[in-house]
Amino acid sequence: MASVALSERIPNNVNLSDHRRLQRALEAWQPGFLDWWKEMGPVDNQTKEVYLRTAVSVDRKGWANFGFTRMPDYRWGIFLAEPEPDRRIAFGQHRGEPVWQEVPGEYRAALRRLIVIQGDTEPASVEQQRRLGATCPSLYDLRNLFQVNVEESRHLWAMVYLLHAYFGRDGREEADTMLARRSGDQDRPRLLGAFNEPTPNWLAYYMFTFFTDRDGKYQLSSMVDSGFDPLARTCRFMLTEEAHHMFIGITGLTRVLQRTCELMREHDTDDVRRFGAIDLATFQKHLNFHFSVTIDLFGAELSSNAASNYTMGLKSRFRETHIDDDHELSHATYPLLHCRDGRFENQDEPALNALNERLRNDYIAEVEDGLARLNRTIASHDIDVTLRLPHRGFNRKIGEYAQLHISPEGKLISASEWDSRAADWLPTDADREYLRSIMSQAVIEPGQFAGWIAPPARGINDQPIDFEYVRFD
Ligand code: BYC
Ligand code: FE
Ligand code: FE
Repeated sequence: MASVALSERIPNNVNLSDHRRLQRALEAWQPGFLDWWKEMGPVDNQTKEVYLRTAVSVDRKGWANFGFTRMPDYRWGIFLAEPEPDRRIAFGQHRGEPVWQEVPGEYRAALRRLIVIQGDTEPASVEQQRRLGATCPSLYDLRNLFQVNVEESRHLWAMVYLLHAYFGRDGREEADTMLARRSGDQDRPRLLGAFNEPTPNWLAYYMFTFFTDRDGKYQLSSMVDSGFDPLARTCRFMLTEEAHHMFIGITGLTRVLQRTCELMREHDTDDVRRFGAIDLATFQKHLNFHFSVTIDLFGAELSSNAASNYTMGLKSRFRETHIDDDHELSHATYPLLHCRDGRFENQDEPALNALNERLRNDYIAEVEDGLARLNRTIASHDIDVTLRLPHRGFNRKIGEYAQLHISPEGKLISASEWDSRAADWLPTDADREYLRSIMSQAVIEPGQFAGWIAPPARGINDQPIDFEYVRFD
Protein backbone atom coordinates (compact mmCIF):
# COMPACT_ATOMS: atom_id res chain seq x y z
CA MET A 1 0.00 0.00 0.00
CA ALA A 2 1.41 3.34 -1.01
CA SER A 3 1.49 5.82 1.82
CA VAL A 4 -0.39 9.08 1.51
CA ALA A 5 1.69 11.91 0.12
CA LEU A 6 -0.08 14.85 1.75
CA SER A 7 2.67 17.39 1.30
CA GLU A 8 2.60 17.13 -2.47
CA ARG A 9 0.75 19.61 -4.62
CA ILE A 10 -1.80 16.87 -5.24
CA PRO A 11 -2.19 14.70 -2.11
CA ASN A 12 -2.40 11.06 -3.18
CA ASN A 13 -1.82 7.45 -2.31
CA VAL A 14 -1.02 6.35 -5.86
CA ASN A 15 2.69 7.22 -5.88
CA LEU A 16 2.03 10.08 -8.23
CA SER A 17 5.60 11.37 -7.96
CA ASP A 18 6.86 8.16 -9.60
CA HIS A 19 4.75 8.90 -12.66
CA ARG A 20 6.07 12.25 -13.78
CA ARG A 21 4.06 12.64 -16.97
CA LEU A 22 0.81 11.83 -15.22
CA GLN A 23 1.73 14.11 -12.34
CA ARG A 24 2.47 16.97 -14.71
CA ALA A 25 -0.79 16.41 -16.60
CA LEU A 26 -2.82 16.48 -13.40
CA GLU A 27 -0.92 19.53 -12.15
CA ALA A 28 -1.83 21.18 -15.43
CA TRP A 29 -5.52 20.35 -14.84
CA GLN A 30 -5.44 21.59 -11.24
CA PRO A 31 -5.55 25.39 -11.90
CA GLY A 32 -8.59 24.91 -14.14
CA PHE A 33 -10.24 22.97 -11.34
CA LEU A 34 -9.53 25.77 -8.85
CA ASP A 35 -10.89 28.34 -11.29
CA TRP A 36 -14.01 26.22 -11.63
CA TRP A 37 -14.31 26.04 -7.83
CA LYS A 38 -13.98 29.82 -7.53
CA GLU A 39 -16.50 30.43 -10.27
CA MET A 40 -19.03 27.64 -9.56
CA GLY A 41 -18.36 26.54 -5.97
CA PRO A 42 -20.24 27.95 -2.96
CA VAL A 43 -21.01 31.65 -3.47
CA ASP A 44 -19.18 34.14 -1.23
CA ASN A 45 -17.75 31.44 0.93
CA GLN A 46 -14.14 31.23 -0.07
CA THR A 47 -12.61 32.96 2.95
CA LYS A 48 -14.58 31.54 5.88
CA GLU A 49 -12.99 28.86 8.02
CA VAL A 50 -15.05 25.69 8.04
CA TYR A 51 -14.86 22.73 10.42
CA LEU A 52 -14.25 20.08 7.77
CA ARG A 53 -13.12 16.52 7.74
CA THR A 54 -10.35 15.82 5.27
CA ALA A 55 -9.20 12.45 4.04
CA VAL A 56 -5.57 11.99 5.02
CA SER A 57 -5.41 8.24 4.54
CA VAL A 58 -7.72 5.49 3.39
CA ASP A 59 -7.68 3.27 6.44
CA ARG A 60 -10.50 3.18 8.92
CA LYS A 61 -9.05 5.59 11.47
CA GLY A 62 -7.24 8.09 9.31
CA TRP A 63 -9.64 9.10 6.63
CA ALA A 64 -11.76 11.47 8.67
CA ASN A 65 -9.50 14.17 10.05
CA PHE A 66 -11.33 17.21 11.44
CA GLY A 67 -10.09 20.77 11.52
CA PHE A 68 -10.76 24.33 10.36
CA THR A 69 -10.01 24.93 6.70
CA ARG A 70 -10.75 27.64 4.18
CA MET A 71 -12.45 25.79 1.40
CA PRO A 72 -10.08 26.78 -1.44
CA ASP A 73 -7.29 25.30 0.73
CA TYR A 74 -9.05 21.95 1.08
CA ARG A 75 -6.62 19.13 0.22
CA TRP A 76 -8.38 17.71 -2.83
CA GLY A 77 -6.48 14.64 -3.80
CA ILE A 78 -6.45 11.14 -5.18
CA PHE A 79 -7.31 8.30 -2.84
CA LEU A 80 -7.92 4.69 -3.81
CA ALA A 81 -9.01 2.00 -1.37
CA GLU A 82 -6.36 -0.63 -0.61
CA PRO A 83 -5.98 -3.26 -3.31
CA GLU A 84 -7.38 -6.68 -2.52
CA PRO A 85 -4.68 -9.24 -3.20
CA ASP A 86 -5.49 -11.68 -6.01
CA ARG A 87 -8.94 -10.23 -6.64
CA ARG A 88 -10.84 -12.02 -9.41
CA ILE A 89 -13.62 -10.77 -11.63
CA ALA A 90 -16.87 -11.87 -10.03
CA PHE A 91 -19.36 -11.66 -12.90
CA GLY A 92 -19.83 -11.67 -16.64
CA GLN A 93 -17.88 -13.51 -19.30
CA HIS A 94 -14.51 -12.99 -17.58
CA ARG A 95 -15.70 -14.41 -14.28
CA GLY A 96 -12.80 -15.99 -12.38
CA GLU A 97 -10.06 -14.17 -14.30
CA PRO A 98 -7.74 -11.78 -12.45
CA VAL A 99 -8.97 -8.17 -12.39
CA TRP A 100 -7.38 -5.76 -14.88
CA GLN A 101 -4.87 -3.12 -13.91
CA GLU A 102 -5.04 -1.61 -17.39
CA VAL A 103 -8.03 -0.89 -19.60
CA PRO A 104 -8.75 -3.75 -22.03
CA GLY A 105 -8.68 -2.15 -25.49
CA GLU A 106 -12.08 -3.42 -26.59
CA TYR A 107 -13.75 -2.08 -23.42
CA ARG A 108 -12.18 1.33 -23.55
CA ALA A 109 -15.17 3.27 -24.89
CA ALA A 110 -17.68 1.66 -22.52
CA LEU A 111 -15.47 2.24 -19.47
CA ARG A 112 -14.71 5.80 -20.41
CA ARG A 113 -18.43 6.49 -20.75
CA LEU A 114 -19.17 5.14 -17.25
CA ILE A 115 -16.35 7.17 -15.75
CA VAL A 116 -17.33 10.36 -17.58
CA ILE A 117 -20.98 10.06 -16.54
CA GLN A 118 -20.02 9.33 -12.93
CA GLY A 119 -17.53 12.21 -12.90
CA ASP A 120 -19.96 14.69 -14.44
CA THR A 121 -22.53 14.33 -11.66
CA GLU A 122 -20.05 15.41 -8.97
CA PRO A 123 -19.31 19.02 -10.02
CA ALA A 124 -22.92 19.26 -11.21
CA SER A 125 -24.18 18.83 -7.64
CA VAL A 126 -21.80 21.52 -6.38
CA GLU A 127 -23.13 23.90 -9.04
CA GLN A 128 -26.71 23.08 -8.08
CA GLN A 129 -26.03 23.87 -4.42
CA ARG A 130 -23.84 26.93 -4.78
CA ARG A 131 -26.33 29.53 -3.56
CA LEU A 132 -27.66 27.67 -0.54
CA GLY A 133 -25.13 29.14 1.90
CA ALA A 134 -26.93 32.50 1.78
CA THR A 135 -30.06 30.97 3.35
CA CYS A 136 -28.62 28.33 5.70
CA PRO A 137 -30.82 27.43 8.68
CA SER A 138 -27.79 27.17 11.02
CA LEU A 139 -24.00 27.01 11.17
CA TYR A 140 -24.30 23.26 11.68
CA ASP A 141 -26.18 22.91 8.38
CA LEU A 142 -23.87 25.32 6.60
CA ARG A 143 -20.88 23.24 7.61
CA ASN A 144 -22.57 20.06 6.39
CA LEU A 145 -23.36 21.67 3.05
CA PHE A 146 -19.74 22.71 2.58
CA GLN A 147 -18.52 19.26 3.61
CA VAL A 148 -20.60 17.69 0.87
CA ASN A 149 -19.44 20.29 -1.64
CA VAL A 150 -15.74 19.67 -1.06
CA GLU A 151 -16.23 15.90 -1.10
CA GLU A 152 -18.23 15.89 -4.33
CA SER A 153 -15.43 17.96 -5.81
CA ARG A 154 -12.96 15.34 -4.64
CA HIS A 155 -15.10 12.72 -6.37
CA LEU A 156 -14.54 14.69 -9.55
CA TRP A 157 -10.79 14.42 -8.89
CA ALA A 158 -11.20 10.66 -8.48
CA MET A 159 -12.73 10.26 -11.94
CA VAL A 160 -10.34 12.76 -13.51
CA TYR A 161 -7.43 10.74 -12.15
CA LEU A 162 -8.76 7.62 -13.90
CA LEU A 163 -9.26 9.53 -17.15
CA HIS A 164 -5.73 10.96 -17.05
CA ALA A 165 -4.02 7.81 -15.89
CA TYR A 166 -5.69 5.29 -18.18
CA PHE A 167 -7.27 7.00 -21.18
CA GLY A 168 -4.51 9.06 -22.76
CA ARG A 169 -5.33 12.09 -24.80
CA ASP A 170 -9.09 11.61 -25.04
CA GLY A 171 -9.18 11.05 -21.29
CA ARG A 172 -7.49 14.42 -20.78
CA GLU A 173 -9.99 16.03 -23.12
CA GLU A 174 -12.89 14.53 -21.20
CA ALA A 175 -11.36 15.84 -17.96
CA ASP A 176 -11.25 19.35 -19.43
CA THR A 177 -14.84 19.10 -20.65
CA MET A 178 -15.87 18.14 -17.13
CA LEU A 179 -14.99 21.70 -16.08
CA ALA A 180 -16.77 23.26 -19.06
CA ARG A 181 -20.28 21.82 -18.72
CA ARG A 182 -22.65 23.63 -16.35
CA SER A 183 -25.69 22.37 -14.49
CA GLY A 184 -28.85 23.66 -16.14
CA ASP A 185 -27.04 25.41 -18.99
CA GLN A 186 -28.95 25.41 -22.30
CA ASP A 187 -25.90 24.92 -24.49
CA ARG A 188 -23.60 22.76 -22.39
CA PRO A 189 -25.71 21.05 -19.74
CA ARG A 190 -24.55 18.31 -17.38
CA LEU A 191 -25.13 14.82 -18.75
CA LEU A 192 -27.98 13.43 -16.65
CA GLY A 193 -31.42 14.93 -16.09
CA ALA A 194 -31.55 15.30 -12.31
CA PHE A 195 -28.23 17.15 -12.33
CA ASN A 196 -29.68 19.96 -14.42
CA GLU A 197 -32.56 20.62 -12.03
CA PRO A 198 -32.10 23.56 -9.67
CA THR A 199 -31.70 22.97 -5.92
CA PRO A 200 -33.30 26.28 -5.00
CA ASN A 201 -33.88 25.84 -1.26
CA TRP A 202 -32.98 23.71 1.73
CA LEU A 203 -35.98 21.43 1.49
CA ALA A 204 -34.84 20.55 -2.04
CA TYR A 205 -31.31 20.11 -0.69
CA TYR A 206 -32.32 17.60 1.99
CA MET A 207 -34.45 15.79 -0.59
CA PHE A 208 -31.48 15.73 -2.95
CA THR A 209 -29.12 14.30 -0.33
CA PHE A 210 -31.78 11.78 0.71
CA PHE A 211 -32.73 10.63 -2.80
CA THR A 212 -30.01 11.59 -5.26
CA ASP A 213 -26.90 10.97 -3.18
CA ARG A 214 -28.41 7.54 -2.61
CA ASP A 215 -28.38 6.98 -6.36
CA GLY A 216 -24.67 7.74 -5.99
CA LYS A 217 -24.43 4.98 -3.41
CA TYR A 218 -26.15 2.45 -5.66
CA GLN A 219 -24.22 3.38 -8.80
CA LEU A 220 -20.88 3.36 -6.97
CA SER A 221 -21.77 0.05 -5.35
CA SER A 222 -22.30 -1.45 -8.77
CA MET A 223 -18.77 -0.40 -9.73
CA VAL A 224 -16.89 -1.53 -6.60
CA ASP A 225 -16.75 -5.03 -8.06
CA SER A 226 -15.70 -3.80 -11.51
CA GLY A 227 -13.16 -5.90 -13.36
CA PHE A 228 -11.20 -2.68 -13.92
CA ASP A 229 -9.46 -2.58 -10.57
CA PRO A 230 -8.55 1.13 -10.43
CA LEU A 231 -12.23 2.01 -10.91
CA ALA A 232 -13.31 -0.51 -8.27
CA ARG A 233 -10.84 0.84 -5.71
CA THR A 234 -11.73 4.46 -6.47
CA CYS A 235 -15.45 3.83 -6.04
CA ARG A 236 -14.89 1.87 -2.85
CA PHE A 237 -13.25 4.84 -1.22
CA MET A 238 -15.87 7.30 -2.53
CA LEU A 239 -18.58 5.17 -0.94
CA THR A 240 -17.16 5.77 2.54
CA GLU A 241 -18.02 9.46 2.13
CA GLU A 242 -21.50 8.87 0.72
CA ALA A 243 -22.92 7.71 4.06
CA HIS A 244 -22.56 11.20 5.53
CA HIS A 245 -24.31 12.78 2.53
CA MET A 246 -27.32 10.51 3.00
CA PHE A 247 -27.18 11.15 6.75
CA ILE A 248 -27.63 14.85 6.02
CA GLY A 249 -30.66 13.94 3.89
CA ILE A 250 -32.51 11.73 6.37
CA THR A 251 -31.73 13.84 9.43
CA GLY A 252 -32.53 17.09 7.60
CA LEU A 253 -35.91 15.77 6.48
CA THR A 254 -36.60 14.35 9.94
CA ARG A 255 -35.84 17.71 11.56
CA VAL A 256 -38.16 19.51 9.13
CA LEU A 257 -40.96 17.06 9.95
CA GLN A 258 -40.31 17.34 13.65
CA ARG A 259 -40.75 21.10 13.58
CA THR A 260 -43.86 20.83 11.38
CA CYS A 261 -45.46 18.23 13.64
CA GLU A 262 -44.72 20.21 16.79
CA LEU A 263 -46.52 23.21 15.31
CA MET A 264 -49.41 21.09 14.04
CA ARG A 265 -49.97 19.75 17.54
CA GLU A 266 -49.42 23.01 19.32
CA HIS A 267 -51.93 24.91 17.17
CA ASP A 268 -54.15 22.02 16.19
CA THR A 269 -53.91 22.78 12.48
CA ASP A 270 -52.46 21.43 9.20
CA ASP A 271 -51.74 24.94 8.06
CA VAL A 272 -48.34 25.49 9.60
CA ARG A 273 -47.43 28.03 6.94
CA ARG A 274 -49.06 30.56 9.22
CA PHE A 275 -46.19 29.86 11.60
CA GLY A 276 -43.46 29.92 8.98
CA ALA A 277 -43.02 26.17 8.75
CA ILE A 278 -43.32 23.62 5.93
CA ASP A 279 -46.73 21.96 5.66
CA LEU A 280 -46.89 18.22 4.99
CA ALA A 281 -48.54 18.76 1.59
CA THR A 282 -45.56 20.80 0.39
CA PHE A 283 -43.24 18.16 1.81
CA GLN A 284 -45.08 15.39 -0.07
CA LYS A 285 -44.89 17.32 -3.36
CA HIS A 286 -41.13 17.67 -3.01
CA LEU A 287 -40.85 14.01 -2.23
CA ASN A 288 -42.81 13.21 -5.42
CA PHE A 289 -40.51 15.39 -7.49
CA HIS A 290 -37.17 14.23 -6.14
CA PHE A 291 -38.12 10.56 -6.17
CA SER A 292 -39.26 10.68 -9.79
CA VAL A 293 -36.27 12.59 -11.18
CA THR A 294 -33.89 10.40 -9.21
CA ILE A 295 -35.26 7.05 -10.37
CA ASP A 296 -34.79 8.33 -13.92
CA LEU A 297 -31.05 8.21 -13.17
CA PHE A 298 -31.07 4.43 -13.35
CA GLY A 299 -31.72 4.55 -17.10
CA ALA A 300 -34.21 2.66 -19.22
CA GLU A 301 -35.88 -0.50 -17.86
CA LEU A 302 -34.46 -2.49 -20.74
CA SER A 303 -30.93 -1.52 -21.64
CA SER A 304 -28.41 -3.15 -23.92
CA ASN A 305 -25.76 -0.82 -22.43
CA ALA A 306 -26.39 -2.31 -19.01
CA ALA A 307 -26.32 -5.84 -20.42
CA SER A 308 -23.00 -5.39 -22.14
CA ASN A 309 -21.44 -3.54 -19.20
CA TYR A 310 -22.32 -6.56 -17.08
CA THR A 311 -21.13 -9.17 -19.55
CA MET A 312 -17.87 -7.28 -20.05
CA GLY A 313 -17.33 -7.27 -16.28
CA LEU A 314 -17.43 -3.48 -15.91
CA LYS A 315 -20.58 -2.83 -13.88
CA SER A 316 -22.38 -5.36 -11.71
CA ARG A 317 -25.54 -5.68 -9.72
CA PHE A 318 -25.85 -4.27 -6.18
CA ARG A 319 -23.85 -6.52 -3.82
CA GLU A 320 -22.99 -8.84 -6.69
CA THR A 321 -20.75 -11.11 -4.67
CA HIS A 322 -23.55 -11.75 -2.15
CA ILE A 323 -25.95 -13.05 -4.78
CA ASP A 324 -26.21 -16.80 -5.17
CA ASP A 325 -26.48 -17.53 -8.91
CA ASP A 326 -24.28 -18.07 -11.96
CA HIS A 327 -23.22 -14.36 -12.16
CA GLU A 328 -23.60 -14.51 -15.92
CA LEU A 329 -27.37 -14.29 -16.26
CA SER A 330 -27.31 -16.14 -19.56
CA HIS A 331 -30.76 -17.69 -19.02
CA ALA A 332 -32.20 -15.81 -16.07
CA THR A 333 -35.31 -13.67 -16.33
CA TYR A 334 -36.53 -10.67 -14.34
CA PRO A 335 -40.08 -9.30 -14.08
CA LEU A 336 -40.73 -5.82 -15.47
CA LEU A 337 -43.87 -3.82 -14.88
CA HIS A 338 -45.15 -2.92 -18.34
CA CYS A 339 -48.07 -0.71 -19.14
CA ARG A 340 -50.28 -2.37 -21.79
CA ASP A 341 -53.59 -0.91 -22.88
CA GLY A 342 -53.79 1.20 -19.75
CA ARG A 343 -53.07 -1.69 -17.37
CA PHE A 344 -49.90 -2.47 -15.51
CA GLU A 345 -48.68 -6.03 -15.57
CA ASN A 346 -45.46 -7.84 -14.84
CA GLN A 347 -43.75 -9.63 -17.67
CA ASP A 348 -40.54 -11.63 -17.53
CA GLU A 349 -37.66 -10.19 -19.51
CA PRO A 350 -34.07 -11.37 -19.95
CA ALA A 351 -32.40 -10.49 -16.63
CA LEU A 352 -29.32 -9.23 -18.45
CA ASN A 353 -31.30 -6.50 -20.18
CA ALA A 354 -33.26 -5.61 -17.06
CA LEU A 355 -30.25 -4.73 -14.88
CA ASN A 356 -31.09 -1.03 -14.65
CA GLU A 357 -34.54 -1.90 -13.33
CA ARG A 358 -33.11 -4.34 -10.87
CA LEU A 359 -30.75 -1.73 -9.45
CA ARG A 360 -33.62 0.76 -9.34
CA ASN A 361 -35.69 -1.76 -7.36
CA ASP A 362 -32.86 -2.32 -4.88
CA TYR A 363 -32.63 1.44 -4.51
CA ILE A 364 -36.38 1.87 -4.04
CA ALA A 365 -36.37 -0.75 -1.27
CA GLU A 366 -33.83 1.29 0.67
CA VAL A 367 -35.77 4.50 0.05
CA GLU A 368 -38.86 2.76 1.46
CA ASP A 369 -36.93 2.05 4.66
CA GLY A 370 -35.96 5.71 4.94
CA LEU A 371 -39.53 6.79 4.30
CA ALA A 372 -40.78 4.46 7.04
CA ARG A 373 -38.41 6.27 9.39
CA LEU A 374 -39.83 9.64 8.35
CA ASN A 375 -43.36 8.34 8.87
CA ARG A 376 -42.43 7.16 12.35
CA THR A 377 -41.45 10.74 13.17
CA ILE A 378 -44.92 11.91 12.13
CA ALA A 379 -46.63 9.08 14.00
CA SER A 380 -44.64 9.84 17.15
CA HIS A 381 -46.52 13.16 17.29
CA ASP A 382 -49.86 11.32 17.08
CA ILE A 383 -50.53 12.77 13.67
CA ASP A 384 -52.43 10.57 11.29
CA VAL A 385 -50.70 11.38 7.99
CA THR A 386 -48.55 8.98 5.96
CA LEU A 387 -46.05 10.15 3.38
CA ARG A 388 -45.99 7.92 0.30
CA LEU A 389 -43.70 7.35 -2.63
CA PRO A 390 -45.43 8.05 -5.91
CA HIS A 391 -45.89 5.24 -8.41
CA ARG A 392 -42.69 4.43 -10.30
CA GLY A 393 -44.29 5.66 -13.51
CA PHE A 394 -45.13 9.10 -12.09
CA ASN A 395 -43.43 12.08 -13.79
CA ARG A 396 -40.82 9.99 -15.59
CA LYS A 397 -38.67 11.32 -18.43
CA ILE A 398 -36.61 8.21 -19.12
CA GLY A 399 -37.73 4.72 -20.04
CA GLU A 400 -41.04 3.18 -20.89
CA TYR A 401 -43.23 5.44 -18.75
CA ALA A 402 -41.77 8.61 -20.23
CA GLN A 403 -44.45 8.77 -22.91
CA LEU A 404 -47.30 8.28 -20.43
CA HIS A 405 -49.11 10.37 -17.85
CA ILE A 406 -49.39 8.51 -14.57
CA SER A 407 -50.79 9.82 -11.28
CA PRO A 408 -48.91 9.32 -7.99
CA GLU A 409 -51.37 6.51 -7.20
CA GLY A 410 -50.44 4.78 -10.46
CA LYS A 411 -53.47 5.58 -12.58
CA LEU A 412 -52.96 6.20 -16.27
CA ILE A 413 -54.47 9.59 -17.07
CA SER A 414 -54.86 11.90 -20.06
CA ALA A 415 -52.53 14.77 -20.86
CA SER A 416 -55.23 17.28 -19.97
CA GLU A 417 -55.91 15.63 -16.64
CA TRP A 418 -52.18 15.71 -15.96
CA ASP A 419 -52.07 19.40 -16.77
CA SER A 420 -54.93 20.17 -14.43
CA ARG A 421 -53.57 18.07 -11.55
CA ALA A 422 -49.78 18.56 -11.78
CA ALA A 423 -49.86 21.52 -9.36
CA ASP A 424 -51.34 19.24 -6.68
CA TRP A 425 -48.56 16.73 -7.12
CA LEU A 426 -45.38 18.66 -7.84
CA PRO A 427 -43.91 21.81 -6.27
CA THR A 428 -45.24 24.95 -7.95
CA ASP A 429 -43.71 28.39 -8.33
CA ALA A 430 -45.97 29.50 -5.49
CA ASP A 431 -44.62 26.72 -3.24
CA ARG A 432 -41.06 27.73 -4.09
CA GLU A 433 -41.91 31.35 -3.48
CA TYR A 434 -43.26 30.41 -0.05
CA LEU A 435 -40.09 28.46 0.77
CA ARG A 436 -38.04 31.40 -0.42
CA SER A 437 -39.95 33.66 1.94
CA ILE A 438 -39.25 31.54 5.02
CA MET A 439 -35.63 30.96 4.00
CA SER A 440 -34.80 34.52 3.15
CA GLN A 441 -31.70 34.87 5.28
CA ALA A 442 -28.87 32.88 6.79
CA VAL A 443 -28.98 31.92 10.47
CA ILE A 444 -25.38 32.24 11.59
CA GLU A 445 -25.54 32.63 15.37
CA PRO A 446 -23.96 29.50 16.89
CA GLY A 447 -26.70 27.25 18.31
CA GLN A 448 -29.53 29.13 16.55
CA PHE A 449 -31.86 27.46 14.04
CA ALA A 450 -34.36 28.74 11.51
CA GLY A 451 -38.00 28.48 12.57
CA TRP A 452 -38.91 25.80 10.01
CA ILE A 453 -36.47 23.16 11.26
CA ALA A 454 -35.67 21.48 14.59
CA PRO A 455 -32.07 21.33 15.86
CA PRO A 456 -30.18 18.08 15.25
CA ALA A 457 -29.91 15.47 17.99
CA ARG A 458 -26.15 15.97 18.25
CA GLY A 459 -23.29 17.88 16.71
CA ILE A 460 -20.55 16.85 14.30
CA ASN A 461 -17.59 14.81 15.55
CA ASP A 462 -18.80 15.01 19.18
CA GLN A 463 -18.82 18.81 19.13
CA PRO A 464 -21.77 20.55 20.80
CA ILE A 465 -24.67 21.75 18.69
CA ASP A 466 -23.79 25.38 19.40
CA PHE A 467 -20.20 24.91 18.26
CA GLU A 468 -18.99 27.57 15.83
CA TYR A 469 -18.85 25.22 12.84
CA VAL A 470 -18.11 28.04 10.42
CA ARG A 471 -16.04 31.05 11.43
CA PHE A 472 -16.94 34.25 9.67
CA ASP A 473 -14.08 36.70 9.24
N1 BYC B 1 -30.75 11.68 -17.96
O1 BYC B 1 -29.53 2.37 -22.15
P1 BYC B 1 -29.86 3.41 -21.14
C1 BYC B 1 -23.84 10.46 -8.03
C2 BYC B 1 -29.45 8.15 -21.46
S1 BYC B 1 -25.19 9.82 -8.89
C3 BYC B 1 -30.28 11.84 -19.22
O2 BYC B 1 -30.86 3.05 -20.14
P2 BYC B 1 -27.63 3.07 -19.48
C4 BYC B 1 -24.05 11.71 -7.26
C5 BYC B 1 -28.28 7.23 -21.47
O3 BYC B 1 -27.08 7.93 -21.14
C6 BYC B 1 -24.52 8.40 -9.76
N2 BYC B 1 -29.95 10.82 -20.02
O4 BYC B 1 -28.50 3.88 -20.47
C7 BYC B 1 -25.22 11.95 -6.57
C8 BYC B 1 -28.28 6.73 -22.88
O5 BYC B 1 -27.75 7.73 -23.74
P3 BYC B 1 -26.87 7.36 -25.00
C9 BYC B 1 -23.96 8.73 -11.13
C10 BYC B 1 -30.14 9.56 -19.56
O6 BYC B 1 -26.24 3.35 -19.86
C11 BYC B 1 -25.38 13.13 -5.89
C12 BYC B 1 -29.77 6.61 -23.20
O7 BYC B 1 -30.41 7.49 -22.25
N3 BYC B 1 -23.28 7.60 -11.69
O8 BYC B 1 -22.81 9.91 -8.06
O9 BYC B 1 -28.05 1.68 -19.34
C13 BYC B 1 -24.38 14.09 -5.86
C14 BYC B 1 -30.27 5.18 -23.11
O10 BYC B 1 -30.33 4.78 -21.75
C15 BYC B 1 -30.62 9.32 -18.26
C16 BYC B 1 -23.77 6.82 -12.70
O11 BYC B 1 -24.83 7.07 -13.23
C17 BYC B 1 -30.95 10.44 -17.46
N4 BYC B 1 -31.45 10.30 -16.20
O12 BYC B 1 -27.97 3.74 -18.05
C18 BYC B 1 -23.21 13.85 -6.57
C19 BYC B 1 -22.96 5.63 -13.08
N5 BYC B 1 -30.71 7.97 -18.09
O13 BYC B 1 -25.58 6.83 -24.47
C20 BYC B 1 -23.03 12.67 -7.25
C21 BYC B 1 -22.51 5.62 -14.51
C22 BYC B 1 -30.30 7.41 -19.22
O14 BYC B 1 -27.65 6.35 -25.75
N6 BYC B 1 -23.59 5.64 -15.48
N7 BYC B 1 -29.94 8.36 -20.11
O15 BYC B 1 -26.71 8.69 -25.67
C23 BYC B 1 -24.35 4.56 -15.83
O16 BYC B 1 -24.18 3.49 -15.29
C24 BYC B 1 -25.37 4.70 -16.93
O17 BYC B 1 -24.87 5.61 -17.84
C25 BYC B 1 -26.78 5.12 -16.50
C26 BYC B 1 -27.72 5.04 -17.74
C27 BYC B 1 -27.25 4.24 -15.38
C28 BYC B 1 -26.81 6.58 -16.06
FE1 FE C 1 -20.15 11.91 -5.08
FE1 FE D 1 -22.65 12.33 -2.44
